[in-house]
Amino acid sequence: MAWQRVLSAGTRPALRTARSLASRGYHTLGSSSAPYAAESWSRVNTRKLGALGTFSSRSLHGTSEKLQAAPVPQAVALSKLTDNFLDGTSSVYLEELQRAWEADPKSVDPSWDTFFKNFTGIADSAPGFSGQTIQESMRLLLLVRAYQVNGHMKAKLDPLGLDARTPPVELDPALYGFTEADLDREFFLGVWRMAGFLSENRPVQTLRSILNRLEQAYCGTIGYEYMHIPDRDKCNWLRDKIETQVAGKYGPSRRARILDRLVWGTNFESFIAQKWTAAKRFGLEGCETLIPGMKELIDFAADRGVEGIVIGMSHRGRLNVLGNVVRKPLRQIFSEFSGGIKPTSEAGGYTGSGDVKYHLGTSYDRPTVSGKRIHLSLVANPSHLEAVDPVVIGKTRAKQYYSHDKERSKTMAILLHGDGSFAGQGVVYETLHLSDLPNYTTGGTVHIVVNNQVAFTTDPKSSRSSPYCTDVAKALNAPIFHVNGDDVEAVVHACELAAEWRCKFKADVVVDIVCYRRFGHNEIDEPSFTQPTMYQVIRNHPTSLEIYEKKLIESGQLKQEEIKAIEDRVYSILNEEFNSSKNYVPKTRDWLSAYWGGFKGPEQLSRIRNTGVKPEILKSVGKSICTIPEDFTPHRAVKRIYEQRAQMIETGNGVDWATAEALAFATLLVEGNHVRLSGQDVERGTFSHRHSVLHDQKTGARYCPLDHVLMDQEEEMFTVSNSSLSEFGVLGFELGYSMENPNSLVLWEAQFGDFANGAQVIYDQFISSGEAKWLRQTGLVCLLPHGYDGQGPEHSSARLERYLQAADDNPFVIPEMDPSLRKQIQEVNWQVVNVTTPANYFHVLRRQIHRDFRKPLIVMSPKNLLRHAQCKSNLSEFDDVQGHDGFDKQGTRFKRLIKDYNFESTREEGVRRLVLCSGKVYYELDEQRQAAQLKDLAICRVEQLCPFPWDLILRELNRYPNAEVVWCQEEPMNMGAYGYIAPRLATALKAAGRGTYEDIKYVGRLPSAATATGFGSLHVEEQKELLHRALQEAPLINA
Ligand SMILES: Cc1ncc(C[n+]2csc(CCOP(=O)(O)OP(=O)(O)O)c2C)c(N)n1
Ligand SMILES: [Mg+2]
Repeated sequence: MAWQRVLSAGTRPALRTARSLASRGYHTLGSSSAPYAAESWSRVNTRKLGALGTFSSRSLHGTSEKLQAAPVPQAVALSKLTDNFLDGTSSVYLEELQRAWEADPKSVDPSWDTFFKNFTGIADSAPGFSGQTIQESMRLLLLVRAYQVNGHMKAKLDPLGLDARTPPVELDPALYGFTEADLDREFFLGVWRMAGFLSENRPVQTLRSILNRLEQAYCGTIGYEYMHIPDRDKCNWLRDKIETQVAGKYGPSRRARILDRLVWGTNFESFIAQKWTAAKRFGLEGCETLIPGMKELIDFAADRGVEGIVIGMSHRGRLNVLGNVVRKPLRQIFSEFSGGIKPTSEAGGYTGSGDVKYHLGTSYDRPTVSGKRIHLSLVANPSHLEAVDPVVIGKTRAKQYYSHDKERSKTMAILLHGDGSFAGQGVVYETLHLSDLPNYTTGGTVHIVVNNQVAFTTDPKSSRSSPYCTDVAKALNAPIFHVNGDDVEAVVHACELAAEWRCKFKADVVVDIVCYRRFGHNEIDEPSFTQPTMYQVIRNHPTSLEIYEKKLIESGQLKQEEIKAIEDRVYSILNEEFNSSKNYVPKTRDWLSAYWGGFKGPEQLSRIRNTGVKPEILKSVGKSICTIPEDFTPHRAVKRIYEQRAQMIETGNGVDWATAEALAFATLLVEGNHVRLSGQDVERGTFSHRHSVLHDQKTGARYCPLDHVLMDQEEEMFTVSNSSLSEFGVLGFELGYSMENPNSLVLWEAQFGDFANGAQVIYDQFISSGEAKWLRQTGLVCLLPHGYDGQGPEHSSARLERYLQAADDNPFVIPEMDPSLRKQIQEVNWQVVNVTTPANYFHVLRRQIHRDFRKPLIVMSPKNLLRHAQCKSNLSEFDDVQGHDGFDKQGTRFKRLIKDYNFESTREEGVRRLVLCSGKVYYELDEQRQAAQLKDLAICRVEQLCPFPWDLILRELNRYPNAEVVWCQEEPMNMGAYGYIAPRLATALKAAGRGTYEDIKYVGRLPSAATATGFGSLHVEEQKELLHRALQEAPLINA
């Protein structure tokens, strides 16, 4: 048995487990010093289990021993255990119940009323039958329920037949006291408010036919897991679907279509294998039935009104899905196989780094069988398994937003998984957990697991602790359909049922295709090194196509010649496409989404635009972001904050960080953009500074002023949302969301910057490299609180160095910096800023949208600057008025570098030291400088670290020709910006004729393993020391 993790000896059928639990409970609790606990446990359990009768006779009350060593547990002989569900106690109970019912039918629960009516033959639906005792009825119900709960354990799921599961004892009629002699006796089964097989209106049946039906429904080639779903209607819906037989579902034309699709799925792989014998393609062989399954799923969804599907999947079978499901032109796939021609852009250059063919994404419009069209997009993904899951979901949600699909019926997501990765990767759970959150739900994802019973070389017994690889989905109450991958009709049925579930209940569902992997992990891998016995079976195992063809021929539905005709047609199309692939010229830029027309690639110059806003707009939106409805009672402290904000707007002075941010959001909304901020506790803000959602202190009602910037503003146009406590999942989601439409400012805020490393894969594999690999842009903003305030190693650093280290600008080459020719920021992979003024924060956010390209933005966001007396801006720095603060030669824009306010002339020869720094340390340096009244020391803030502001650094180096050049940071030497700044500053020094690398003096903490000290007093000392060094009279020595 491979597909089902081998159960340990301890994982026995439920009955045994319960029994052993009971006996263990006795021993353990009996020896405990808390006899009350033991007693209450026993009470609870005897009450609960007593209804079944199994345990009620076993007293757990003999526990009042004195405190002593734990007795050695002793096994209880099997013969001493009772297995009868209905012993004396419960039959006495039933008899009492029946007496009560006879006296007054309303005195018992309606279900018992129905039961006794049926039992005594009063019910219309229960024609005469004889000899059925109450106990038998009870036992029969338990037997039926056992099939519903555990039938999947007996289902024939493993195509290889290596499944060594022993059928659960609960499915044995003997357990319930039935014998051969009972098989042809008639029984009535109806149950109040139950659907399917058990519904009240079913006729009496023999035990034999009941068992046959249960076996067919639950133990065939589909195993259903749904009894964990607490919602009765959903369970009944499924019960009805599963237990009601539908005759003639697959007629000849349907079968011919399924066959045709299976031929495509199968021959696609064999064709490539034949043409490129040594190429890695991570073929689908062993799970070819996925192709007809997916296609029927999509057809079904399209018929129910779905217009677009976003698909995420890993390597396995990806090319097959691309070609046969998404309908990427086969000639293009084949051309890529042949090494392809590197695509060139019209403007002559940028093609990015590219990626291997089984990671590329694409999107196409595809016709469906019923004549509709459906848009399918397969999202590009990295090798990191499952990392694409939240990205797909975020993209789906954005599509739903832009198509006003509030019902979530027009766009849906399908995620394909491997068995190893679905069970092993935490992001699966993190993504599942977004599924029912109001601001993240997409109305259900269909998950399909290509469960080939192996992960690379690892067997399930080593790769998961749960019986099924899909068990994680049970936590979300998703139904799970396990299906034998050799039975194409069963796969199609399970896929259709999944689509129907999704369309009806708008909830997640899982199809687990239990299959095998015909070859090694990839085609040049040898599987017999590690799975020899499995592969002995696989070598002799027919393909699912062969199995289906045989079935169709034997049933007389298709003739050998007809099948051959289908195969020949498919082969000849494959061949034609192969021939055409030789002359195939790839298109240039192939944007994933329709909304990106006109956006520029890194090679196409996009002029820098101003981000200042007309003063009257600022005033107007400023008013709406501070207005609270009359009848709303905010918290007193919040009310005060809002009054202060109103004051800032009114006077135009002292605008703080949160107000600047709200102004940026509001002005972008006014300009017609969508703004979405999500992350942990972002509505209030971790540091209680944002208060973007107010809570009425009397009623608990919520009010978000940014929802009311425009008249009748669309509900989600501004979205701020607390998220689940997941970095990987939520950042991935927001990334996917941001990629759909460029006219949206999408932000994710980490609680503290260091927690962002829980989403490292999203940074490394997507945000920093996605444009280079897949030519997909994103303007996603990550707000990462950063700064050394003595809060210890875990809350000080957002690991600035990591983002800078991933930047791809060359430290030794100064690029073109002329403002009219500059493409530096288009060419770099992402921007990293550490901003020190509210106005600059306002402009850097607005800059994200006011340009013809999109680039990720990493913001080291502040903590103590949120309320710092000096960290304020005037409203005039936000506007576009000539002569106002911040309006320079070109207008009002984000400042990449803020020069020292003390020195205006272009040449300041008397300055002995130029301290370059970034972030909040600036305010501490400036304060100390003022206290010491130093007039010969300049401090410049590098607000944009990446891409490096070469022109402005050179300008400052030239301004202070005699100054010692210092880089000052709070972080340890091996962290912070130093590693990024030093080689670039050295290149600039050299260019300015000012020295070399050795001439850059470092002031900051010493190298350290931990990001910061955990001792508050030490932090203060360290901070004092670094400020002192930065300002000291004597020249600095790097040591
Ligand atoms: C996060 C991650 N870890 C490890 C790998 C290396 N790796 C590639 S495929 C694979 C096995 C995947 O097994 P499964 O999910 O069952 O998919 P299958 O290849 O069997 O279809 C592994 C471990 C990876 N790609 N991603
Ligand atoms: Mg696998």
